[in-house]
Amino acid sequence: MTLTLAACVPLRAPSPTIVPPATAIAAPSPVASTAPSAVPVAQPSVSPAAAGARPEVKIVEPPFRQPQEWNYAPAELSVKVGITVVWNNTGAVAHTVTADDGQAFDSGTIDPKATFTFTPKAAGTFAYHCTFHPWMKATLVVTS
Ligand SMILES: [Cu+2]
Repeated sequence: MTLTLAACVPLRAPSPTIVPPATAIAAPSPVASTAPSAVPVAQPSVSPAAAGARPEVKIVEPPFRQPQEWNYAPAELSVKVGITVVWNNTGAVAHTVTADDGQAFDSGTIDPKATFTFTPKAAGTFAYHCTFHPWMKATLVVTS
């Protein structure tokens, strides 16, 4: 049998220069947190086990609500031992992430827009709270 290769692919006209529009005005963004939008770039120093995004708990102050509604979201997070958890203070005032047992972890003051990370080394269920606002409560469940 005979294979006939159609080797005459029409050449596309190369577009050598892409001129950006002159109206590209950069809006003054208030230094948004470096949100790595889904870019599948393999970074060289990623630990093999934790290639995914770190589990994150947001410290939330719902706008126009009372401080009593400030909270951690999600209120309960489950991770495996050795997985680093990030608490992200999205609010306008400082908070803490303090284990109720007073031992497992204590962030100290987390300023607005700051984060706290904790890598559990033992399994267990750790209730925690904010020392500044004791009604803020959540739970970290660590499984082996
Ligand atoms: Cu707080």
